[in-house]
Amino acid sequence: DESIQLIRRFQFERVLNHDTRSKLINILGTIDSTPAILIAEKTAFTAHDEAAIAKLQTVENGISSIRLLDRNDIYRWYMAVLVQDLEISPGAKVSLIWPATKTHIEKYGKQRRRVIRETPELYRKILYPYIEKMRGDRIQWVYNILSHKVEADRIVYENPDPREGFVLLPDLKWDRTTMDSVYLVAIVHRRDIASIRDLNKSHIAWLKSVDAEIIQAATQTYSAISATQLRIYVHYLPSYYHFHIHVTNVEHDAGDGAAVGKAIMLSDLIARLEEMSDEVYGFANTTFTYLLGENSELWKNGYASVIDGV
Ligand code: M7G
Repeated sequence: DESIQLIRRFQFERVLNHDTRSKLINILGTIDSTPAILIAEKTAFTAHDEAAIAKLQTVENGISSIRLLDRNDIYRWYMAVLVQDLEISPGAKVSLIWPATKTHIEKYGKQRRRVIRETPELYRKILYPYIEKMRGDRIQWVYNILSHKVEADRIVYENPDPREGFVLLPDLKWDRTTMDSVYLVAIVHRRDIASIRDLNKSHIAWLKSVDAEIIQAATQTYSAISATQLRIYVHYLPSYYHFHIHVTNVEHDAGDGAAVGKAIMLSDLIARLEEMSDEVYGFANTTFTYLLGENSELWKNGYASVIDGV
C-alpha cells in the first residue's frame, strides 16, 4: 500500500526529541528530499486483552529471549526481547507527518518553554494577529474529517448540525484498542471559533450540550468507561486553530497535553463563562496563562520582544 511504501523511504536526519519516561522519539528525516517527521512510541502492555494474553502465553510467557543482568538476595533483573505480533502486540505506534512544515519541526523539537500570562491586551496585540495569519493553515485534516473525506469509518458519534454539531472520533495519538488510554477528539462543525478566546456567554448552552453528547456517546461506545472516568478538556494554546475538545480515559497519562499550562477542563470553562459578568467579550477579555516553546514563531516573532525585549 502507498502509505507503507512511503514510510519505508524515510531517510534519517536527526533526532528532534525523545523522552525516556513515555518511551517516545521524534525523528526528523526526509522522504523524496522533502522533510518528514517520524514519531515512534513504544506501546503499552496489553495486560487486559485476553486474546493477546492467550496468544502470548503460548510462547514462553511472551518473552522470546532473556539475559540476566544481576541478582541480589531475592531480587533479579533481566533484559528481555518480547514476543511481538503486528496484530495483537505490536512493539510501537508510529506516526508520520509528510511533508512536514517548519511549524511541525518546531513543535516536535526539544525546546525551552516560557510561561506566558496572556492578558486581554497581549491577546489582541500578539496572539490575535498570529491566529488570523495562521487561520485555515495546517487544518486540512480537520476539514477532511468534517466532510467525511477521511477517517469517516472511525467516527464514534456525529451531530451533523452545521452550527451546533461536531464529530467525535479517535485521536491519532490513540492506538484504538487500549481501553485505559482511550483518546478521542471532538471537532465542531462551525468554523467561527479558533480558540477558547472566541467563546463568550452566548455559547454556554451549546457547550453544555456538546459536553453532554460527548459523555453520552463515549460511555455508550466504550462500556468499560463511565461518565466520571472521562477527562474532557481543551488546549490553550492549541496547535490547530479550529475549536476541538480532547476526551480521554482519566487513567491515561497524556503528559504535557493534560498538564497545567495547556489543558483546561471543559466544565471549568463553562463555569467560568457562567460566572462572568461581561455579556459581550467573554474569554477575549480575560487572562489565561500557558506554556509556550521558545522554538515557536509565536515566541520568536511575538512574545519574545514584549517579554524579553529581544
Ligand atoms: P491540539 O490541542 O490542537 O494540538 O489538538 P496538540 O495536542 O497536538 O498540541 C489537536 C488534537 O488532534 C491532538 O490531540 C492530535 O493528536 C489530534 N490530531 C491531529 N491530527 C493531525 C489528527 C488527524 O489527522 N486525525 C485525528 N483523528 N486526530 C488528529
